[in-house]
Amino acid sequence: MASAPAELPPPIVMTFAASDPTGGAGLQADILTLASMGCHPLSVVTALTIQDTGGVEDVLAIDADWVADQARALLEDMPVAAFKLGMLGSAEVVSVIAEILADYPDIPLVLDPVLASGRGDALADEETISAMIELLLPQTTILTPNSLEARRLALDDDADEDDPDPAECARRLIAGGCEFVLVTGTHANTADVVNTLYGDEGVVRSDRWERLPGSYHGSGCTLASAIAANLANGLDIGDAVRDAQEYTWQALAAGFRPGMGQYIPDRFFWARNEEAKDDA
Ligand code: PXL
Repeated sequence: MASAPAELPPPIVMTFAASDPTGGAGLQADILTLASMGCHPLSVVTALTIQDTGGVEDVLAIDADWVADQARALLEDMPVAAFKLGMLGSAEVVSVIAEILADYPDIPLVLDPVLASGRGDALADEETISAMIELLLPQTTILTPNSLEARRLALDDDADEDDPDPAECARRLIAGGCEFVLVTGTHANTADVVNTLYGDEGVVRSDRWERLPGSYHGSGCTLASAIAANLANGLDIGDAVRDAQEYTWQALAAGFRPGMGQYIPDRFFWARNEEAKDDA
């Protein structure tokens, strides 16, 4: 017989992202991370990709009305504790998502600005990037760019001559309307990876992590989803960011290479560790 339902249901997090059939990044990464961190994921598909662990072959954006209808149906049925946005596919999709989110101003929003894959495949065109800056940034609780994405978004035009450092990029992005910016240091040429959280008064916290040797697919999606899960679980922003980095580092350290390309983070490293301990 089925057991009675748990008294407290898990917090629900809605992610808008593109399908990555490898399970490394995108929607599948978000679902794995949110579930692993004790949340129930609602998954709104914004685009489909054809890819393997070596690279993205093609992208099909989903019709904006279909994206909106997926989200509205869920939002009329279930209470959502946090939103997470990843690859959005088109400026039209950005626009309908912005309209929906405007109806939920009190729910934390984590925006992972997916501009390109870690392997360099472009995943957002200029129009989509401009729409993200104009329509989504003002509704964002925390933006999670790497240093290259932070620069691209802060300039809003790749041809701009200016070369702002990460702190200046964060300042401009916060002036653009988001509350916090977590600039990740994976692309910096430093021995350790340093991730820095900025708010409207400057640096909130900075965390240093041993740089892992592999090339990972889906690390940014994992980090952003883990922050969303922690916010949905009621952590304040500093603790949410700190704990999400710890979780992501462990998932990467336990990563595996299932094919011929990149490593994939193991979002359920803790379950496998428990099994190993039980067997010992
Ligand atoms: O890691 C960023 C990312 C997000 N979403 C999808 C992707 C990728 C990288 O390849 O394919 C669908």
